[in-house]
Amino acid sequence: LVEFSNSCLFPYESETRQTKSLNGLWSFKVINGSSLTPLLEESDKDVIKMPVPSSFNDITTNPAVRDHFGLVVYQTKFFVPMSWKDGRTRVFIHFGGVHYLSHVFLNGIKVGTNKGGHLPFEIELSANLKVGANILTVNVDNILTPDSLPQGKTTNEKTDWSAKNVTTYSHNCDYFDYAGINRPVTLFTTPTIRICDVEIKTTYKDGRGFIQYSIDDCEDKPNSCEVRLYDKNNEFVTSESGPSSLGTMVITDVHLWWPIMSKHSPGYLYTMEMNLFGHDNSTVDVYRQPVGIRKISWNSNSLFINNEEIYLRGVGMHEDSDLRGRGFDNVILARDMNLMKWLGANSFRPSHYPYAEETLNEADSMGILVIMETPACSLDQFGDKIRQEHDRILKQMIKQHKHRPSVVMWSLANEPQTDKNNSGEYFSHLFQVAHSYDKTRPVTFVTSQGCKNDKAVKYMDVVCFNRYKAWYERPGRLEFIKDMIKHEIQLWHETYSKPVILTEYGAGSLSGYHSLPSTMWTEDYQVNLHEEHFKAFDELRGKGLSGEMVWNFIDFQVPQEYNRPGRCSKGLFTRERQPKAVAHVIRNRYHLLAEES
Ligand code: GCB
Repeated sequence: LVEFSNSCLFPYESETRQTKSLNGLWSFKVINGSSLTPLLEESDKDVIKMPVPSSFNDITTNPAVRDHFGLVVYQTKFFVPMSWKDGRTRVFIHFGGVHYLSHVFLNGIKVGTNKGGHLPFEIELSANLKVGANILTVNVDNILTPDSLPQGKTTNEKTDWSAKNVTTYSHNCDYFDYAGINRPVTLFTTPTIRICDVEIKTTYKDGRGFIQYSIDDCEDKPNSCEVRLYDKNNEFVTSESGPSSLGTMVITDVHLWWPIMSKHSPGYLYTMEMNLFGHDNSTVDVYRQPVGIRKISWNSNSLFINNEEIYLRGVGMHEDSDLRGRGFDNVILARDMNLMKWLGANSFRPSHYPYAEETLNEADSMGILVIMETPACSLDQFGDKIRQEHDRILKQMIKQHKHRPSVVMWSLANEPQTDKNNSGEYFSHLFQVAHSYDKTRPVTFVTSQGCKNDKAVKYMDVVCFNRYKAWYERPGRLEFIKDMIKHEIQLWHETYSKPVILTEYGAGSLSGYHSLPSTMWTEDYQVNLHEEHFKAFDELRGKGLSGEMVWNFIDFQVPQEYNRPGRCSKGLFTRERQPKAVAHVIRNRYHLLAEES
């Protein structure tokens, strides 16, 4: 089992761990300049209230807040119980995701930094925590650069109409780059000796399941553990103990984890209860981790879950909703998961970055398959600096989400410029990095290049490509769709002898806009365009085509531009999560496909 730092356990409570949410209304200030603020003066007239979790952009009425790039400061005050200062309790803070670069201060003292907006991080606060009020201050910088993931750039332009240079900031993604403390913030305690990480690998053979585990206590001299396994009904199944934190549990009559709407009951999760013992053999820490047992495999034609062929009926998504921006919200999560069920979808791609842990926990327990993607969107250069950053984030993402049964595949990037010469070497390197940490899942990236000019797909396990027939390519020409898309899917499959997934296709539609015969931007055209694609999919399903994924689940926010009315309106649902006509068409299809499978 491989070790690297920077991943963290979900902050579940247990008999040895307490949690305290810091979500709520925090103080907030936009900073002009680059100096960090260890403590925010509450009396400062520019301090306003800001909800956490939420992106800050759409909360105020001020365009300078919405469009701000640079530093902002968040601050909150909290108390901890006296018992948390007993000298035997350690206190940590878990951030689900802060976009992009964060500097964290407790009572004016720097306690940590984190780079990257889409993976959780934790910081120990014990040494600087006070009895009485504690002040937590988080400086967040949302500027993306050519060496960050995703990439962005700032340009300074001399003009003949202004004495000052005109600064323009842009990023490489077409979605609005919502920023701030986007995901929940939680304090949690652990005993002095604690379970700090766990690695799990599962497999099965002849009806028996195997869970291989490695429990890390972040100590030089490992403590012993007892691991107990409970089934879905909380009945004891088996246990394993010993002087070491490494072991394998064997389950007779295993319940496998299966995808939603297959012949089997979906999302079966066991609970692995880890009991860590101190050197005097008393229990010091208890942590419970949900575990699903399943096997993924693939050949030149298809993907398999537990040796049964699987066809992905999916959607590309975004973390995006009114006012919250990219901010996590349980209401949106619950609604989205209900819509996924209503559609009959069995998969989604968290495009174009890893989503909140809470969302992925739902995917694990519902049996929804996930193509987990790094935040590398539209990479346009492949130098050493960006490669190092890509390596770092990829490793962190795999380490963080590797135990999830829902994760069916790793995607290294979305639509990089892999027609460039050095892109092949770049992606073959990343492919090897990914497989050096996880050999159990296929690795891919999503290309927008054509089969003839792409230089990197050949190194991948699965071909994933995005194509907008009768939209970007031959707009308005519905009659060509079937032949065009069929030809292209076949070309990829025949060229590389690998399973092919169409990870994006679709058309924009303005909800409520109709025409007969249909024209672009109407709901009717969106329906027709999808139906034309189905004709090709139905001829190729199981013959190289392993999945179809609609772009996008919802209409989502984009930067201001003249060719889109505030939204990328390719959603099956509006941003308010209500169906457009095409949603019913996809629902009919996905339910039929599910029945046939
Ligand atoms: C794409 C991108 C996606 C965009 C989409 C579009 O190819 O992968 O991020 O939103 O096209 O609608 O243009």
